[in-house]
Amino acid sequence: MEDYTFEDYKSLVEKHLMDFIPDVDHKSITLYEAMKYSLTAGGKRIRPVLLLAACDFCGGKVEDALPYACAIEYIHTYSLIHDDLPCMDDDDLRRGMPTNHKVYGEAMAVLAGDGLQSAAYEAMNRDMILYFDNAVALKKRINASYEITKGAGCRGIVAGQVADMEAMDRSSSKEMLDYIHITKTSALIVAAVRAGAHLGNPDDEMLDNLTVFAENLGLAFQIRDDILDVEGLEEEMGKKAGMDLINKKVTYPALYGLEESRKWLETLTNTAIDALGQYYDNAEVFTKLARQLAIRGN
Ligand code: GRG
Repeated sequence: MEDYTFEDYKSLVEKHLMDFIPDVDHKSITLYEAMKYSLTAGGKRIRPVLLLAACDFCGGKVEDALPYACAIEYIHTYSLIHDDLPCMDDDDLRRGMPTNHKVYGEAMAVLAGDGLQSAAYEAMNRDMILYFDNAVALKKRINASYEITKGAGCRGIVAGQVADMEAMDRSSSKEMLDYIHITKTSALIVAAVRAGAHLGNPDDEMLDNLTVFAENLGLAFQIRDDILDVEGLEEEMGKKAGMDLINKKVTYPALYGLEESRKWLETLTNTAIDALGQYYDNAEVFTKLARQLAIRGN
C-alpha cells in the first residue's frame, strides 16, 4: 500500500483529469471547452480520491484505477452542470465560478453534461478492452464499472434528483428525506469506494466494512451540505447559500433543526470511522477525511 495522503491522491487526479476526455473534432471545440470549463473549475475531488484510496487500501495499483477515478468525477461534474440548469435548481454560481449555462448557454450546458457522462463510460470501456485476454483483471474492471454505472443511474443520483424535485413543497417524511440523501449523495460515494475496492483484492469483510463507511460518510456529507446551505459563507462555498429554503427543499435542518442535524452528522461520522476501526493506521486516509468533511466550509 502506498503511503499517500488525501492531497497526494488529489494531485494524481488533477494531473490526469483531462487524459480520458476523448479528442474532439475542431468543429466541436465549444463542446470540449464547455466540458473542460466545469471539470477544471475546482472541486474537492472527494469521489475520485475515495476511489483511488479504496483501490490502494485493497492492494490494487493506484495507476490502474485512474480511468475509473476520472470517470466518476466526469459523472459527478455532469450532474452538477445539469442540477444548476434553470429547469432544475437554477443556480448562477458553482465551484466559485459562473455556472456552465451562464457561460455557454442552456443548450450547450445540457450537451456538456451529456458529453461528460459518455466520456466516463468511454474511459471505462476503453480500459476494459485492454484486459480482454485477462479474465481476472477484466472482472475487477467490470465490477468497478458496474458500481459506478449503478450509482450514476436510476437507482442512484438520477433517482435522487427526481425525489429531490418532487419532494419540494410537500410535507415530507423522514423516510423520504433518507431516500433523497441515500440516492442523491450517498450512492455515488458508495460507488466510488466499492469501485476502488473491486480494483484491488478485497475480501468480503473488507468490502462490507468499506461499504458501511461509505454509506455513513455519504449521509454525513449531505447533512453537512444542508447545514452549510443554512449557515455557510458564499465566498467559502463557491455557490449561493440559502438556496434550499428558496427552493423549498426537503433537508435535514428543515425537518429537524440545526441542533439535531449537527448531532446526527457527528453520529454518522463516528459510525463511518468505527467501520474501519480494525484497520488502524491503514485506514487513516479515510478516517481523517471523514473528520475533515464533518467540519468542511465548502
Ligand atoms: C442527475 C442532474 C442529476 C443530478 C443528480 C448530484 C445531484 C443529483 C445534484 C447536484 C446537487 C447536489 C446538492 C447534490 C448532492 C451531492 C452534493 C453535495 C454534491 C456536491 O458535491 P461536492 O461538494 O462538490 O463534492 P465539488 O464541487 O467539491 O465537487
